[in-house]
Amino acid sequence: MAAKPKKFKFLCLSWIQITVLSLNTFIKATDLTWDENGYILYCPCMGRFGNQADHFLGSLAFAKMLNRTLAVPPWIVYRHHAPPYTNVHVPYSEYFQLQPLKQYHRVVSLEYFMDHLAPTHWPPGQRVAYCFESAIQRSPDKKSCPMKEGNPFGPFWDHLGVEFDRSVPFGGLYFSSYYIPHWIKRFSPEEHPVLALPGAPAQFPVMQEHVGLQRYVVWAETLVQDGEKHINTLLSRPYVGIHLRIGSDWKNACKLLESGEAGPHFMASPQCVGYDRQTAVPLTLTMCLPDLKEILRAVELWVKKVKARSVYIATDSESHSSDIEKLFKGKVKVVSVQPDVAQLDLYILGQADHFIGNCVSSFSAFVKRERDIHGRPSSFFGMDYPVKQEKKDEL
Ligand code: GFB
Repeated sequence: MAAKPKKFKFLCLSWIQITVLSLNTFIKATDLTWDENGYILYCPCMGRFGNQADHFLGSLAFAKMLNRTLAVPPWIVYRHHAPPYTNVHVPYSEYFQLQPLKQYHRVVSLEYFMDHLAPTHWPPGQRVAYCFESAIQRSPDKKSCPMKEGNPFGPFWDHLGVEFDRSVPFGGLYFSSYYIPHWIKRFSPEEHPVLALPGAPAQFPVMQEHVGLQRYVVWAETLVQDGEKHINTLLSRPYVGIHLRIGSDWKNACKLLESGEAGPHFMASPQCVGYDRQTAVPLTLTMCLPDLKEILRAVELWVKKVKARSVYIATDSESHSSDIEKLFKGKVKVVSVQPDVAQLDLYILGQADHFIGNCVSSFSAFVKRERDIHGRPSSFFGMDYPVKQEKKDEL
C-alpha cells in the first residue's frame, strides 16, 4: 500500500488535536454552564447543625419545586468557645458528598457558584436580595432586606464576598408547594435569575414529606473512615448509641414545657409525637430533658434488649459515663469521645445497633432520619416506642 503523503498525515493530526481541544473546551464549558432556570441562594442563618440540616432538606425540595438549581451553602459552625473564636463556614462537601444530591435535583456548591458563575452571571452591581416585606420593616433603613444585619448574616455573606445592591420584597408567599405557581409567576428566571434569600426557603422542623430526602445526604468518605476507625477501635458490637442533650441552653429551652407554653409540637418533637397535630401524643418534660433516672432506665432497657456489649454516649455537656458503667457493673464498655467535630458523634450514633435520642433535638433528628433510611431502630428518652409516622410521598 502506498505511503500516505506528509500533508495528509499533518491534516489528520491537526484534526485530532482540534477535536481534543474542542472536547476539552466543551467539558469545561458544561462545568461552567449557567442554568437558565435560575438559582436559589440562602444563608443557613437559623440554629446550629441540626436546625441547618432540617432547613437544608426543605430548601432542596423547594429548589426542585421551583426547578431552580440550589446553590448549596456551607454549614455555619459557631466556634466562639474555642479557636478561632468566630463563625466557621464549612463547605457542605467536608461532611457530605455533593454528588448524591444530584440524583434528586440540580445543585452546585455556593462556593463554586461564587468562584465560577457569579463573576459573569451575578456580578457585583447586579446582586438582588429577596425577602419578606416584614423583614424590610425590621431593617434599619426600612427599605432594604436585612441580608447582612448582625451575626451570622453579615459574616456569612462577607465570607462569600457578597454585597447586595438592591432589594425586592415579597408578601403573601410561603415556601410550601401550594405557593409554587405564585413564586413562578412572580419571579420568572428571565427577570430574576438568582433568588438570594436571608434565610432558608423552608420550614422548621422539616416537613414530613421531606424527611425522606435524608437519603441523598451521604457522608463524605473521610468522615466515614474516621467514624469507622472509632467504632472499630473503641466499641464492641452490638452497641447502643445515646444522645444526651442536657446542657444549660437546652435546660432553658425545656423550661417552656414546664410552664405549659409549648404544645406537643415543640422544635423537632414531631419526629416522636407524630406530625399530625390532631393525633400527636403529649410531649413530657422527661422527653425534652431526661433526668439521670430516666437515662439509666432507658439505657438498661435497650442494652438488655439488644444484648449490647458497649454504649456510646454523645453529649453536649456531661456524659454520665461513670453512672452508666456502674449500672452494668463494668460488664458493658462505656465510651464517650466528645469529639471536636460534632459530625463524628452523628456518624457513630447513626451506625449503632440501637439509638436512644432526644425527641425535641434536631441533632437527634438527623440521626433518627438517617437510621430510618437504613432500617435501623431508634427510640427516645421518655418514649421507648415512637409514634409510627404515616408514610408521606416526597416530591
Ligand atoms: O444541632 P442543633 O441544631 O440541635 O444544635 P438542637 C445543637 C448543637 O450543640 C449541635 C452541639 O449542632 C452541636 O454543635 N451538640 C449537641 C453536640 N449535642 C451534641 C452531642 O451529643 N455531641 C456533640 N459533639 N455536639 C437547637 C439549636 O439545638 O437548640 C438552637 O440549633 C437552639 O440554636 C435550640 O440553641 C435551643 O435542635 O438540639
